[in-house]
Amino acid sequence: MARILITSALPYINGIKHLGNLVGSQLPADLYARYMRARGHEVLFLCATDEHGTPAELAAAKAGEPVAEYCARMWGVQKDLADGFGLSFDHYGRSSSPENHALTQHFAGKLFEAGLIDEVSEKQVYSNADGRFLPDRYIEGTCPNCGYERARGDQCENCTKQLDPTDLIDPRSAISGSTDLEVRETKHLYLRQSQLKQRLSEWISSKEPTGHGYFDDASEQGNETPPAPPPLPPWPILTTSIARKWLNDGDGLQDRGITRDLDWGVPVRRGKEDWPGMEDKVFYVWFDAPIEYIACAAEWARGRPDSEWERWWRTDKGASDVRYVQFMGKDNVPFHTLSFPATIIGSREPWKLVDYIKSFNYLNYDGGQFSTSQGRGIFMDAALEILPADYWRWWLLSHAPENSDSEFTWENFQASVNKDLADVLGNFVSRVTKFCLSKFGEAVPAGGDWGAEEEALIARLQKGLAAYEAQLDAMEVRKSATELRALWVAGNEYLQAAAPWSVFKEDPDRAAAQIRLALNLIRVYAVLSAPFIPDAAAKMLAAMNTLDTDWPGDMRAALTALPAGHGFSVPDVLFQKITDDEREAWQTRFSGG
Ligand code: B3M
Ligand code: ZN
Repeated sequence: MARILITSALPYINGIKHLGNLVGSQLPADLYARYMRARGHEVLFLCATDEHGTPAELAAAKAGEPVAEYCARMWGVQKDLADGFGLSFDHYGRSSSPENHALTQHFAGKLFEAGLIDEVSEKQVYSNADGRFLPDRYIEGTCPNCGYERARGDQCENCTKQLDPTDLIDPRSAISGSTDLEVRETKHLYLRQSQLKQRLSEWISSKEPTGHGYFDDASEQGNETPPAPPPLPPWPILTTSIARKWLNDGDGLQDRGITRDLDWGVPVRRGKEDWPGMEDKVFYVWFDAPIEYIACAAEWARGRPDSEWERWWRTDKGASDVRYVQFMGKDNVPFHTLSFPATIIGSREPWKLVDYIKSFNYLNYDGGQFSTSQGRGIFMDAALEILPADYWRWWLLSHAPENSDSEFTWENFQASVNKDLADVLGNFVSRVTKFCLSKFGEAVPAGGDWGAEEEALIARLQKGLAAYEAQLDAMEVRKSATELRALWVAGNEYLQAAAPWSVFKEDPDRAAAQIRLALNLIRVYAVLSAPFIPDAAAKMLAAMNTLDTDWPGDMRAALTALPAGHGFSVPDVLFQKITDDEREAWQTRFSGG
């Protein structure tokens, strides 16, 4: 049994996420976590809210709440929505946790000892109108790299370039809009990431298609049962190209300020000691947020021995045979390929480095972008108000923006739900169970033998299963969905050709053998589909009256798990079709403005 550590990018605390955020990290991470658990591996799947920095302070101010209260409340809101979408985190933490305070300060201490932190007297933008410094998102202006006019002080959303507030052209305060700004001197800490350029470059090389390091350690390919998952493929081009771009342009690895003039955050200390001159400052949110990946494991193990979480994170305490996979949107890639690894490597301590970074492009909404400020697009709360999670999970995962940006349209969503979920999967389940009930009763029927048609189906399913597994192992999200749908289609085509409803009149035993196979196939579909549509899968298993969720190895064996005489029940309709009226009403409701 392998151990798989999975993290999804940590959603900012400031407000409810839209479906584009969901499909760019948490949802595909959940797919992978569910799949790896189903294959018998030990999984630790972590996520947390990212609570510090200017986004949190600005949102709290807007909500008229103290920032600590705002964050506590929004953590609850986001946690409930994650549960609603079936995101199976082992722990949903908070970057404001005591564990993260301690670990962030610990890392700063280690980096300081390693000579990688400089105290720099630097120029910061001060707003006379607001009476304060304006770090990061407190300031907006034009991107010096691409000309985008609403770039923030920390990063340009348009071209993903990491920025410093003083880089912006025509800067203005995001609090008051004031342009009465001046530059003042203040002392800050800088992480000397540039010192680590060589190390990081070699590490990224090892993950590229031509690299030699992308196979897991041989130790991981032992002969455990179940066998370890196949070796990881090279990293997605999207990940390595962004990493390379920032490495080679040089400016992705410029020494970076890791402290800020804010009240809310992790106070600047080195280990447990005060840091002279840094009393009123906190660490920069992008310094402490990735450390929460580690702290989150410590939160998960709260009240238990440290060894429980350290075996996932410390290579000197067992984590060298952990496979660690991160999921994130493309705008987060520079921080995960360069900044966070710089923190880990620079600490000179044996922390686990990520083995695979799965990154995503953007999901657009009906001809434009999702927009939080304009309320354009579908947000997680509204999505669950109108349809169950599985409908969204299926569409989002089967249209994940992997190789390019993708687009949500209501027409496509309606077609995909009605066809894939209702017509193909739902209809199979309903036809088979209802037919059996009417002709044989509510138990798997006895009699008859499998013939050539059944043998052909089994061969097709066995091959399809291998293809499905290969795509899931490679984290090819869309292709996995395609292979799963192909398995559903194979069952439908068999049923259509076998036509037990006609066969029954002449040869009821033969029809019984067909239906026995089809009922068993419902159980197999439930197991295979659960990573995508867990609620429907649970309903299918409940209807089949079984707790047997074993991943099928040998299809023939799997298709005899429910023996003749095994009772079942006809489930309620698994998926309701979306009507044209509903589609039009939702289209209007979510158009924004
Ligand atoms: N909160 C950015 C985002 O949600 C950020 C990710 C942190 S991962 C350590 O896009
Ligand atoms: Zn830009």
